[in-house]
Amino acid sequence: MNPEMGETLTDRKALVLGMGTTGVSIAGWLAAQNRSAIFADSRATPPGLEKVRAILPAAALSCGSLPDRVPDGIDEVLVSPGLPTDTPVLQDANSRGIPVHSDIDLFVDACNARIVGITGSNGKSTVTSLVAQMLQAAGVKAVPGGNLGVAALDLLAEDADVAVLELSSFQLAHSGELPLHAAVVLNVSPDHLDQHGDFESYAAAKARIYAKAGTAVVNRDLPGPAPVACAHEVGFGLGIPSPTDWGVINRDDGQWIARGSYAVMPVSNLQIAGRHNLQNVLAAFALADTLDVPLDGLVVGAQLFPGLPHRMQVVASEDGITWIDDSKATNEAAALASIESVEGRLILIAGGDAKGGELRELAGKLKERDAFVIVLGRDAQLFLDQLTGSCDVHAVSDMDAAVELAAGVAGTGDTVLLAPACSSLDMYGSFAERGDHFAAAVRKLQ
Ligand code: UMA
Ligand code: ADP
Repeated sequence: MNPEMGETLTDRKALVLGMGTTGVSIAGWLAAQNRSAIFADSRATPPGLEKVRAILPAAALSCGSLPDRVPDGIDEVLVSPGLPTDTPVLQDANSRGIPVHSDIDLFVDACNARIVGITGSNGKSTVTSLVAQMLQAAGVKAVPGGNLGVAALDLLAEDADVAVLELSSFQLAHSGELPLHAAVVLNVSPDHLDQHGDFESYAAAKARIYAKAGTAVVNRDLPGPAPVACAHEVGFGLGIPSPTDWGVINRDDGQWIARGSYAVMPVSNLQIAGRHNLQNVLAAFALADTLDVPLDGLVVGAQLFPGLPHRMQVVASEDGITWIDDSKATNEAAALASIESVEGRLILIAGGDAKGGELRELAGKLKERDAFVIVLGRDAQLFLDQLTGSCDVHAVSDMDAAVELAAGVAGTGDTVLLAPACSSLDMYGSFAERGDHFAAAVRKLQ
């Protein structure tokens, strides 16, 4: 990525694809280096348009379509994660040997801090936030970012000791081999198949995170991708750990999180609940522990972590009915994990854009449960087709109707769970908006 001998940074002209959060962060990075660039976005009014214009007033900005080929005079293409790898202009760059880099490539090149990378189909945001909180509690200046929301390049201004990066499959697919201090693939289950084409390409994109990692943290409970040529491997899982792994041991006083045979903290001291969150905590310990910080501090950080909004958050508990917002369950595996965390009769609100998912496992799981399912959104019919015969399933037009129907059928001891197994984008601007709408509809009942 370094400029070739004799060339100055200012001589290199970049084509930046995308003017969203990432494009804006790339604009800032280019401006700091006095680099010239042109920007393109297929959207008519990309959300970062005005910011890019303000940061780089001289840059040519093109909206509404992307060029099919890289314009002459461009030395490097910088790509936002939302664009598929088979976008024609990227294929053109590849065929002509023009380097294509992600914002993550630029970040790892420019960052002096140690970098922890976290990917997986589910649990990324939780583990990213948790690792940062645990390290902070242990006295380390750690900053979380990446897919979590703050673009990686914007973390450069923080001058941190450790950058904790959530990395999506899209970011990894566009990135080279990343020299991360430690990396994890938390789990891999079908998601984003509409963009990656098939499960194999999606899983391969995730596995790229290990390519140059100092320590590969691996999930012993799942048949995940094997780390490649990695210096060091540490495992985590819900079983009894091997001497260097993280796991769970049973003692007379209950279950404890353990590193090898060393009991680190009681599971009951965690605020976040569910089997999947215990896996997340174990992964976070395994990652944070690679930074050689006091374990006591990490324990304090883990105990204080309240979880993130829209992930298994109890929004109301009235008349013996518990209402839970897990709007971030945007794929089937996430919804299954949250369903497994709930005991007793379940009223599930699901649906939205299934992103090419098939929902077969969900049907199997709900068949075993006392469940009443309310579906909405673009793929409501898919849910009806898959779930009819497995459980009681009803389609409604919107969230207010879903909550009303749930209130009508729920009784003492029941849980109403919003775990859509789908993206929200067919009906909402984000999963957060969907969760907020759910909570507001529940409040209206009181
Ligand atoms: N898009 C176009 N045309 C373009 C460029 C983008 O149609 O020319 C579309 C994309 O298909 C996408 C949307 O616009 O649907 C946003 O794309 P983008 O690459 O500009 O995205 P950013 O605004 O830069 O935000 C991205 C991440 N979004 C995606 O990867 C879709 C953000 O993660 C991330 O916080 C941000 O970079 C900073 O790193 C969000 C997300 O939804 C939370 N991520 C997906 C997920 O978690 O499931 C992967
Ligand atoms: P991501 O950033 O990967 O989407 P989050 O931490 O935001 O992950 O969690 C999203 C949802 O995924 C949660 O609401 C929960 O339903 C589910 N989930 C979280 N952690 C796990 C895990 N380790 N395994 C399976 N599902 C999980």
